[in-house]
Amino acid sequence: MTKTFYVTTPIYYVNDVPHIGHSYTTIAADILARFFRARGWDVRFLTGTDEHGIKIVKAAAEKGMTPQELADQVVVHFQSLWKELNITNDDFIRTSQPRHEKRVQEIIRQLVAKDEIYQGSYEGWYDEGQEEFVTESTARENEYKSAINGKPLVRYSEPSYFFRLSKWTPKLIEHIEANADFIQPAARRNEVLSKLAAGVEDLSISRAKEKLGGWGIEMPNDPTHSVYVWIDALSNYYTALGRPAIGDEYDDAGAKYWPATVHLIGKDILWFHAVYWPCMLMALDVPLPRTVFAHGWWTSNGKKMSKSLGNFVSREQIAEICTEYSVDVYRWFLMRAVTFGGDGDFSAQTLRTKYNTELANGVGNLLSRTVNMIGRYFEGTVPPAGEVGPDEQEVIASAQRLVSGAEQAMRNYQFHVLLDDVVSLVDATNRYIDQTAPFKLAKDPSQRSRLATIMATCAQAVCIALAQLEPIMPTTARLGLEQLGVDGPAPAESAAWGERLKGSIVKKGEGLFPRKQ
Ligand code: ME8
Repeated sequence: MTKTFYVTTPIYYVNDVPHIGHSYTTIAADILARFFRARGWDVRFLTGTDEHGIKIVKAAAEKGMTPQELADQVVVHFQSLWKELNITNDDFIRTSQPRHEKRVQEIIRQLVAKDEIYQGSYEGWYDEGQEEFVTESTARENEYKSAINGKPLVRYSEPSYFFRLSKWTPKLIEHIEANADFIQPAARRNEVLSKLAAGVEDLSISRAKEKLGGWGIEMPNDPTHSVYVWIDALSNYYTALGRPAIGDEYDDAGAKYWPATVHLIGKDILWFHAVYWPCMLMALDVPLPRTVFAHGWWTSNGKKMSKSLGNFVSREQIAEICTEYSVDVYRWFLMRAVTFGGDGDFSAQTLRTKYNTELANGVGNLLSRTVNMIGRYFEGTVPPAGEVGPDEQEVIASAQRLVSGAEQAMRNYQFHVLLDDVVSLVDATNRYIDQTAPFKLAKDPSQRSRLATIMATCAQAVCIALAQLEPIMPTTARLGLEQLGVDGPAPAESAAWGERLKGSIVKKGEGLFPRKQ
């Protein structure tokens, strides 16, 4: 049976244009989607935009627009950036779409029918930036200011509908404890567990409709209330599959992809995904996603990126990097600079250094040396390998480690492990060329078979490296594979080392990664 793989990104707010953080999660999701698609899995990749809520209402008012007009304007920036960055999402959900709104209402209807929702009144400190109530103690600790953006908290008191979150937390704790994969990385899982142990209150899930100027999804049981943003937003992962069924043309269209394989998110929104979302699903009697993976935070030259400091790597800067280097180099760098799950710092200097070391002098140089030598010594046709010996062992072992570990690395969302293995293989092969000195052997006709083995080894090694880089650097890896004479998918592994590209006709081409000064 074909394996399914359903990967999602957060749906991004449309109160502002995209930046590096948004592109990070989306690129990571795209790499996973490409990787598993290439292995024949049935992949579904979803991204989209979160369009309701007070933030959007305010941002629109400041611009003299309606929230819908603002959303329609900003969504284009996300969609066009994803196109530029070669993102292969299968669907793009907007929470203002009727297919979503109607299903959120159905979800609420079901929860009301199960007595999972009740009416109460809420009073508390509210962080308008984060759209969440803050507990008294947290508010006090932060001097009644937002811990995120420093703006004063607002005192809110209003009738509200509540979801019985606290009822479900014991079951959630059991689930987290029994499923080590559910919250990743492990450190984040521990954070969630200790916060849960401190106790959780029921969740306010509605706001007075008038406060939102009518923008939002109406509570089906009370037209004076709108659905609070997190319930609306989180549901997108499910509604985009046409679930629950409501009798329209989207019904169950992607039902086979549920439960999701992984929700990729930033660590800022882990609590919502690791607590609110699974409790809601349990209350609805819907299976839980396999994994919620929270990646770390990008800083800029050591400082937190923030609007007030004006140091976000903006959409314009992303475009500049893509022009100076390439889209693929940008995609690669985001995965290369940081261990996925940890925080990272974005610096133009590091990008340059890593680019020159690993791409220009690394895989780029290896490819051009290989293609040139095969051109010169074997008239451009990859020769069959002779007997392999001790000299080849390190290259072969590195190649095997990369190939056999790739799927595991990607199943564990460890892009850096895959990239480390690519670097090891490339370095081992460049060293191998230096040690075996084919340029000397070429002068000695008695060494013809040895020379053939070396060329076949180099061609196979660089082919393997490029094939593994393809989900990360789709355009460039393909260009490289074409230089090796590989036009379709990279040929499968064959039992004997050095056979993989036998007879392939190499084509000398442009350097993949010209050195940067
Ligand atoms: O939170 N470093 O939307 P959002 C890394 N609509 N990633 C970053 C980042 C940074 N400095 N800044 C942002 C929302 N991100 C909600 C989500 S989901 C049901 C609703 C990324 O536009 C990261 O993925 O504020 C983070 O989780 C997301 O942008 C937040 O995007």
